[in-house]
Amino acid sequence: MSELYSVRMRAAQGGPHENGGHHISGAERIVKLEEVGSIAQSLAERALHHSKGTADFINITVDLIPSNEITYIDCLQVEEHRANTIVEAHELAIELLQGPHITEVAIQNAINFLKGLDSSMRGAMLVDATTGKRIDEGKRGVRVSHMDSFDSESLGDNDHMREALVLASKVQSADGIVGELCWSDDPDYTVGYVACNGVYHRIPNMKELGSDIGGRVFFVQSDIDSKSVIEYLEKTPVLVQR
Ligand code: WAQ
Ligand code: MG
Repeated sequence: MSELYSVRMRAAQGGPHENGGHHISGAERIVKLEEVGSIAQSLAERALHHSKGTADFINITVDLIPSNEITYIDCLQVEEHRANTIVEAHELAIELLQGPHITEVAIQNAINFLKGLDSSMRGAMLVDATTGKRIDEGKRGVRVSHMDSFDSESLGDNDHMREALVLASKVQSADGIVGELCWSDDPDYTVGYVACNGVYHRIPNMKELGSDIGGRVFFVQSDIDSKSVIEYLEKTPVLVQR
């Protein structure tokens, strides 16, 4: 099999992220050598035509992944739900997530943490699934990276959903993570999801149309070694298969 490369893009407005630039877009793929050029180009195009604004800083990083370092995981099952209002959507999210591993308090806190953000974070919050306390440090959050789908195109032409399903599948495959709550920071995208027990539950109307604040919460068991979970989420190359 030919070698695989990780291709990652991050884009901001007002300078690089590390100098205080406002995050516009980020995306990544794992592709064969001969696809690296065209994928890098399409990621750059995306950063330049984004509903959050035009990027003035785009960073594209490419690196080789030795094929013996790749972990293969299964894709989550997808279930579609209905909700007519934000209140209904959040009630449904609570109903779907709560169970033996996640308390109602933890979910309610997570929703309040996301609703309380005054700007979007780059990564996800970690919340204790029992106590509902936030356990990650700093403002950046945990940034899941180095993942793609084995047959990306077959996951459909909705970029938001395809990328979210890949990310959520990696997140749920981590030892000690028992659920996820997400809605987008793209002003025109109000569909969100919760993931737990092997299922990706798509829920409409998770946030106000026009809001550029979104986020993610990963629910973790109290006794996890958060360092190794974060290492897996940020660094281990994962390909999702169906
Ligand atoms: N790792 C951790 N957190 C991330 C990452 C990442 N790689 N990328 C984004 N986030 C966080 C960050 O706080 C963003 O503000 C927030 O999630 C939303 O990111 O099936 O598009 O990329 O149609 O705007 C859900 C799809 C789409 C529902 C979610 O998220 C469907 C989406 P966005
Ligand atoms: Mg976004």
